[in-house]
Formats: sequence, structure tokens, C-alpha cells
Amino acid sequence: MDASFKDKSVQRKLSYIMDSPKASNKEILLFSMPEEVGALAKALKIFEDNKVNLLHIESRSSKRSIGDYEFIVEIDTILGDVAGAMEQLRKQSSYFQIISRDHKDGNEETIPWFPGRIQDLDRFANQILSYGSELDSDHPGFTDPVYRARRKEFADIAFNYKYGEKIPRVEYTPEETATWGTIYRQLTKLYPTHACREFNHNFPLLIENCGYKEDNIPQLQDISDFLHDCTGFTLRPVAGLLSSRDFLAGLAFRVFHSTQYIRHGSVPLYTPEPDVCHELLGHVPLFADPEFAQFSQEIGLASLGAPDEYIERLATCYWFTVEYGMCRQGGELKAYGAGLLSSFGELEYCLTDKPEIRPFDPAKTALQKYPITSYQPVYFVSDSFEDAKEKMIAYAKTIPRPFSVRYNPYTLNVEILNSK
Ligand code: HBI
Ligand code: FE
Repeated sequence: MDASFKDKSVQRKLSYIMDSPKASNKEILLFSMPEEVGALAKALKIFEDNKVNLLHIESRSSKRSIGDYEFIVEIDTILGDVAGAMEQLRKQSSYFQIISRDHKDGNEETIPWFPGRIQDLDRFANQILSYGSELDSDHPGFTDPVYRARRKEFADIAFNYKYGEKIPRVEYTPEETATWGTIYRQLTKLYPTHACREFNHNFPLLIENCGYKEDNIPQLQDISDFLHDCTGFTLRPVAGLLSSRDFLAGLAFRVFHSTQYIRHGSVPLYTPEPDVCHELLGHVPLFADPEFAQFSQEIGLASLGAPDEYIERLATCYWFTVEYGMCRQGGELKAYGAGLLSSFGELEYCLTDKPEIRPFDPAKTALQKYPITSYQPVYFVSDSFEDAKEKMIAYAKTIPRPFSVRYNPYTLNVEILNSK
């Protein structure tokens, strides 16, 4: 039986990393000062007095506290009396918040750190939940030393990758290509009848431009270039699962973290984790669609700095759309989720009358429980990606955040807009 990669061990690992974010030496402070001559100098003096090094500073009039200036200051937390500076600032400002990678649950004052520049995604590389040859005991490749060594090679590519570099090309072995071929042959039989219109529009373009075919595993760099031309999406190699927070943050920059290794050849229709077949057959064709790309980016933008419980809700929306989404086209149900489009068994099953079908509504969908080791009992249906996107944007406004964000496609930065 084919099964989704979202197995129990993945959830275990996800919760593990969510509970222990790695330390970083940068923090962003968001605070206000009375709008008067010398407000900036006064704020700067506090940092100077405490010997705290500033990395970046922005100021503007505050929307939240009329008559105040608002400052966004990035500091180096290694040097100086950081706690002392914060204490003084807290006293003098009408609001004061820390945006930090080391935020803890229940600490209302800190906002979880998020990448502000596309280069910041380099920081996720060493935050993966499983690494290289470390496989769980129930993984099909657990006792295969050759497979483990191979996984280590792929993990090292991802680990060493930096923004702007070309993704190293990989020569896949005949066994690996055969595994891809088995899956490719089966799935391409179902696509014409089971996949959505956008998928079937883009799939031939991938055959033409990126070397999609039965006896060739396409290269990530070729796909990344193609997607960039279509929608501005790019791929980054990733060694394994990222936390939901990190994974979703990539989408805000139209970056999709893609695995490059392939599942173990002993069970070609099963994988306990995402692999190159799931990414390239399931996800990639949709990221070439402009409306779908926008929808995906909205989930990503909504996640930046969101509280943990909202990250879980957004990850659930992601699950029921990008992974298991269905849509209605010309009066018929079609699949657009990558978990469906990369699984022969579930792609057939989802169009039978067995599962329950409900309309996609982020506020409700976000709270839906789902199994991770069996076919989904419930799918959510959208009328179009544009409609799904509008609903996501409306839902994002209900997420408690003291600021809003906007992606600047010219600089590839996320701008923090005046706090509300
Ligand atoms: N990490 N590398 C990787 N690939 C995914 O598809 C992925 C992930 N982390 C979390 C995740 N998917 C989802 O389950 C949601 O939490 C976003
Ligand atoms: Fe996926």
C-alpha cells in the first residue's frame, strides 16, 4: 500500500524540534518612543551606554501609539549588557517586543524570529529533524549501509548549500532511476483523469523543459530555473524535514524546500518521508501555476512571526490544500494536492465516494484532525486557487500579530509594516 510520509515518527520529530529551537546571536526589538526631537538619539544612547552592538535600525511614526516613533532594531546579543538595555527601553517605551529565534511558548513579549531576507533561509539548513544516514528503525532503508551512505551524500549537499548557488547535479544510479520509473509509469496513467487542469497543463512543459521521463530523474536546478521563469518560485535542497515554522517561512519567499534523495528501492510505492518523487511529481507542477504560487506564498506570509498555535493551524491548512487539496472543475472533482498526485492508491481513492468532501474554509479547515498513516477520511474542496487565496488572506488577518508583512519582489525582502 502506498502511504503518506507524514508518519508518527515525523510528528514526534516535529514536536521535538519545535520545543527546542536553536540559539542565535541576533534579535530584533520593536518598540516606541515619544515623537520628539532627539527620540532616535535617546534610543541609540541606551544601546551605546550598555555597549550593545546594533546591526540594523529603522524608524517611523507609530500606528499603534499615536504621537510616538516606532523603532525596529536588530542587535547582536553576544556583546554588551543586552538585558540592561532592554530594561531601560521597556521603561521608556509605550510598547516593547522582542522578535527572537529563541522564543518560548507562553512568553507573550517575544515574537518568534522569522527570515527577513531570502538569504536568511540559509539558517534553516542545520535545523532539520533527521539527518543523512540517521534513519528510524522502521525505515525501509534502516539496515542497508549503501542506502545510508547515499543519504549522507544528499544530506551534505543540502547542508552545505547557500542561497544563490547552483544546486549540485546528481547522477542517480540505475536502481534509483528504476524506482522513479515504477512510480512515474503508474502515476502518469491516472493524471489525465484525476489531476486538475493546471497540473495537466504544466506536466508536458516539465517533460519538454526539465527532462521529466520514465528513465530519468530530473535535476533540481533545471526545475528551479523553470519554476523561476513561470512564477518566481525556486527550489532549495533540504536534507530532511524542517519544522512547520521554517518550512512555511520558505513559502513566503516563494522558496520550496525540496528533498533530492529517493525512497528505498525495496518498496517503491511507500515512503515514510518526502522524497524526490513526491516533490517533483506531486508539488512541482503546481508551483508552475501563477495562482497556486500566490496561494502558497500567502500561507507562508501568514506564518511569519505567528504564535505557535497558529503555525499549527496554518500547517493544517497547508496539509488540506498543498498536500491533500481537491478542486471542482467543470462540475467534476479533481486532485491538486501533492500527497494525492504522488500516491497511486490515494489518487484513485480520493475520487471514489468513500471519503467525505467539504468546502475549504481556512477557519474550519485549520482545526480539522487528520490521520497521518492512512488515506484521508475528509478532503477539502476549492472552486479555484484564486478563491482559496482570498480566503487565506482573510484568515491571515485573524492571526494575532502586532504587525503585518509584505513581500517586496524587487529586493526579495519581507517588510514589516507598521504595527497595528
Ligand atoms: N519539511 N522538508 C520538508 N518537507 C515538507 O514537505 C515538510 C517539512 N516540514 C513540515 C511540513 N512539510 C508540513 O507537515 C507542514 O508542517 C507545513
Ligand atoms: Fe509535500
